[in-house]
Amino acid sequence: MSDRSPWFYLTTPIYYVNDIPHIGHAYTTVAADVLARTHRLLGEPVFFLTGTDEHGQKVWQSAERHNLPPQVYVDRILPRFRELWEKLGISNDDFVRTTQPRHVSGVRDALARLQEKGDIYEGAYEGWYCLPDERFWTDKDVEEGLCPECRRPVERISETNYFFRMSGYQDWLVSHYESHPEAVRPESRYNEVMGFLRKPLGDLCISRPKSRVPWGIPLPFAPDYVTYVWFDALLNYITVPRSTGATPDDGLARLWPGTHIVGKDILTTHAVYWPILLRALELPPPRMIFAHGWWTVDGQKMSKSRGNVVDPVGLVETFGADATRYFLLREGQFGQDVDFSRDALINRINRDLANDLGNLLSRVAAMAVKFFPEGGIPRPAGGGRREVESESARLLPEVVSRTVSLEFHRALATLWEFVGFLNRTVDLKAPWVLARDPEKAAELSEVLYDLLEGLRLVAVHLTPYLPATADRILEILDCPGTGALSLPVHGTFGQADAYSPRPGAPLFPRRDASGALLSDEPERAPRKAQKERASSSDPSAPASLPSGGQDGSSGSSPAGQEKPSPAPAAPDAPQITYDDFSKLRLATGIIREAVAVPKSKKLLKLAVDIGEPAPRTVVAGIAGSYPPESLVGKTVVVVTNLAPATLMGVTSQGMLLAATVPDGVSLLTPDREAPPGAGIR
Ligand code: ME8
Repeated sequence: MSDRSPWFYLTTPIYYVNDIPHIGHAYTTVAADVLARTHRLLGEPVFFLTGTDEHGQKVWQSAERHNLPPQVYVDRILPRFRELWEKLGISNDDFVRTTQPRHVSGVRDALARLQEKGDIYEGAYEGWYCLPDERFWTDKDVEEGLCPECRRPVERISETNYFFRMSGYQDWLVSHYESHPEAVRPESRYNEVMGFLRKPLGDLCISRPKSRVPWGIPLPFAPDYVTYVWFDALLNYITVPRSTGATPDDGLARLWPGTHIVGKDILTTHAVYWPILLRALELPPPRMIFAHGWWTVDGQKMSKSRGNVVDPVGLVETFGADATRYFLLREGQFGQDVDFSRDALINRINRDLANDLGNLLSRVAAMAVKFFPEGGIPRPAGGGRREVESESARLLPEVVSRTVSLEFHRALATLWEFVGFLNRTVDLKAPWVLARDPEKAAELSEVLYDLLEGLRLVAVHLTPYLPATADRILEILDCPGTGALSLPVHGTFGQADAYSPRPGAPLFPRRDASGALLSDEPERAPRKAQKERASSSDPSAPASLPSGGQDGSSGSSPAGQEKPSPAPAAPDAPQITYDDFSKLRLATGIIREAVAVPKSKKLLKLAVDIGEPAPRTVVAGIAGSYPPESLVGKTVVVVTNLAPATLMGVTSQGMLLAATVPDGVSLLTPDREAPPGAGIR
């Protein structure tokens, strides 16, 4: 069999149905979903499999505790998994249950083949057994009566069983991994597996007497025994492909070898037992096994006894599927352990999703509609490479390459770097200022096209991560939906001929600290929002924020540019780091001259001395609060490193800080004499 099938065959673990799903199950499955969707977007044929592990002692004991026959019990738990995957938008192509006839017959075939080959023998077993892991251990593995894997107590067991000759394949596996270090990832897990393989491998007990564990697939050659649950479960990765072809061999040849995403708890079974089992069946080893880290909760292990198990259904119902998917993959590095906290989730929603992405889309779409009510903002003809285009070419291929190598958090950080760039472009190009000058109509159209096209590219690259959000962005942009997308066709700048966006409700409503929707969110108070927007020169400014820009984190209202009327500071302004803050340069300045800007009711043109050889020109929207002559000699606070912006034909080289007060603005001023240019910290 060729080990280069064109198919990208991807699997998650099949989860035990002895309990309902939790956030760890959601994590692995969402990660696999993002990878599967990305490969589809790249135009590859993808087969994405998940499912449930329904046999074995653990499931049987849970059924006993519920007084139900095991099949009835698993049938009752199963919908909880299926519903969760549906809610989370998981795009699996098949769903395997180990109780399905296709799987049972595949397992029995494999057992019969191995027995015929002489790879299975009957033997007596005496040793330690870990019930929760359903694994046998030898005396040298067990210290202080605890399972070396999960640290729970083991029990002594003595019985006749069937064994798989694993030890004979150890040298082959070591040399396979030596020549394929990429086959187990991340590197730390590869090293772990190589360390494990330095010790001699024992043979694997692959049966349980029916008298002790009655729930499993009977051995074809020994009907009083059932198959060990791990041996049964691992085979799902090939019993399903076998069921997809005209013959089992056709199906297998089409899809195998596969790529497995698992948690670090089941690394050995996947990276040691499984390739050996495949080798014995004369099949190639998996292409790659990626073992990710563990979710803890507020620094603690998740467990029922601690009562801290995070319910993914609750998260999706409260915060939505896309916010949950984003948080799971953005919060930590895939491969390392990650800690869950509700505060961190709410912060991510407010900062990254509502503020950075949601506001950007609302602002750009609102401006496009206001300045081009007829729509049809065309792709600019010719011209040099524009900034949005070159920035998209720099950042977006990296989003894809990081995703394909399972560096999800870095892929998202890079995509958000592009979102941040688009936000800065809105502020710098100030389309609402261009809109006032008929001579700038062409520039306005170009700026808006670039921003809309940038947003389309954000949606395309967001598709694997936040599929519903990507669809909504494309709907607002009036572009074809995600179903029709392909990265090679739609993933580069300049694909759309023209834009006629249709603004919709905000993508992600903001949350208060408890996770509840904020009551002043625009869609909850549409009339207020519309009124405030109507009074704004920047039609896109978010209604609940001060005029400074994206986040409104300051209680002072920047007065250097003509912006919306005063609004209260956002109560849930996102946190910024000291690094963010330290980018800001503030200094005292003394106003030397002040005159009205012709034809403007709000703007004053000021000459402000900030200790430089010549005063700076600052245009401030404070005419309603200060007659020009009252300002001369006044000491004010100036943002000195703001990129220049042209307002009503005058270029402003800074911005004054002012508090919003009921009847206008009140300039900030030091409370004792300060020389011009004094730094502010
Ligand atoms: O082991 N953090 O099933 P299982 C991150 N049936 N991921 C977690 C997690 C956590 N706290 N808890 C669970 C089995 N997971 C076998 C697999 S495959 C042939 C048979 C995820 O229900 C992670 O992917 O115990 C882990 O490997 C898997 O759930 C274990 O699921």
